[in-house]
Amino acid sequence: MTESTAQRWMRATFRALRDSVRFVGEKAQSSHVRLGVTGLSGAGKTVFTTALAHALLHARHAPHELAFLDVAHRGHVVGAAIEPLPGLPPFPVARNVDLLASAAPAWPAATTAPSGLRVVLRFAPQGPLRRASPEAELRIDIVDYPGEWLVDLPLLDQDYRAWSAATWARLADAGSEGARALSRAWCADANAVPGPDGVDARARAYGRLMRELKGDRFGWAWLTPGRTVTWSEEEWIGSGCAFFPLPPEALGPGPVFAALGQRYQRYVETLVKPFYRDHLRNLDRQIVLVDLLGALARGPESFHGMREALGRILEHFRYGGWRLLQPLLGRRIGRAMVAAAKADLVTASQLPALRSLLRETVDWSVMKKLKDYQHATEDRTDYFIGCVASIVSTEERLATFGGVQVPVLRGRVQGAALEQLLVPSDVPPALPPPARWPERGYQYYPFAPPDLSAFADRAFPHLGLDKALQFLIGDKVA
Ligand SMILES: Nc1nc2c(ncn2[C@@H]2O[C@H](COP(=O)(O)OP(=O)(O)O)[C@@H](O)[C@H]2O)c(=O)[nH]1
Ligand SMILES: [Mg+2]
Repeated sequence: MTESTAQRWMRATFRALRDSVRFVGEKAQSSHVRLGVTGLSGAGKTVFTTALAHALLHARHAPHELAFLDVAHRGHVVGAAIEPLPGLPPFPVARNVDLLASAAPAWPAATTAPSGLRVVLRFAPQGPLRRASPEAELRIDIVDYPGEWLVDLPLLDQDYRAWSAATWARLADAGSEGARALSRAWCADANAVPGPDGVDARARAYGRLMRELKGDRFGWAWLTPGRTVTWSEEEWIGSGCAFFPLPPEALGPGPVFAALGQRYQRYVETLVKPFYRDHLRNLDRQIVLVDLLGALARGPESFHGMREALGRILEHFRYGGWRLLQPLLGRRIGRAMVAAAKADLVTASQLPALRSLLRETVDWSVMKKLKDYQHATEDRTDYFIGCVASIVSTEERLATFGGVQVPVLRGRVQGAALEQLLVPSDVPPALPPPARWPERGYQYYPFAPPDLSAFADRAFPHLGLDKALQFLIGDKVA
């Protein structure tokens, strides 16, 4: 009997179905997430990336340490490996882990150049595609970079004139007294408008000013251009794009204005744009780490500066999840977590206040943006806000003061020889206006890493790293 048309159709349909299941199966076998670890300098990106890679590498052996990461907790992780990312120096996971788990544990050094890693996580899929592939793989790509470079993103939509005017105004009106003294002296210098021969000398002085303003001393989140802080003076001058702001009255036609405009343009075209295009524009998922406690401890200028900087930076990320024309339109971030980092610097009783402060601090910018996109893109970006300690460096204890028991932290402050019991400030649950800032400020202690020698082959003690991972990649490893 010859095959009827109906039978031929059925066979063809079956073949097509089987092929598409196989295709989906293959896709499920190997998926890929570009995870953006975003944060200003010192927010905790390098420590987070190290802790994440280390936890996933050892997830198979100690599943209970990642209790909220379903794939690990249920014992479905088959294995994990670290690979380099094409075109970038490898992120030094092993070196950082060795340093942390050594007899003299120390935090990894500040990041001065970008590096990349790919965590290849092999797991047993449990979803409807299990039969299509007994083992699947998720590749998680992370690029680590100096946070200082992020503050350059607003340069993308400014020209030299606009940048110069805004930067000059900020320098003339710097927040704290110490910063003001330095920046006003720089603005008042006789060479504020140099002759063509004096441009490099003035650029050197600007680089020095930026480095002086940086860091814990004044806590400026706004130091542009970012390379002034991560490059040496010679690299800065040798780059051919060393520019600086001119006083507003000098922003007119003239050889120095023209030369600085050209240098600015070169800086944006050859450094800021490629960094943005290659490492920030095509993310699938994102965690924004915010060092709220550090900013509180540094004072109101630092806190509000950080808030403003974050808002301006986050405008440059593209939210909106997966879309049909993705190959044409480019990727968009489908899940974003905003996390208060270093949550181990306060006692557990303070975590609700920390979360609430985080919501007030960054929500207005991030949420607004995500919400705008969410409405425009039919709720394609999921959003989560929480507290994370990539590595818990303290132990919580109860101490009795005047007959009252209070939670305190035990740990070794960086630079100290011995452990101490310390009481950090209560976290304000709402944004304190500068005028109502407590007179003595907020006190949080920079703890050194604890003895991690027992954790060389298991996840470091953490707070919420597994929850963050479940939110960021949980659906990809189900
Ligand atoms: N206690 C504690 N300190 C942290 C943690 N993560 C980062 N730090 C501190 O913050 C500093 C900056 O972290 P790092 O990851 O280098 O920040 P990055 O500039 O964003 O890469 C470290 O040197 C530590 O002092 C954490 O989870 N707990
Ligand atoms: Mg870093």
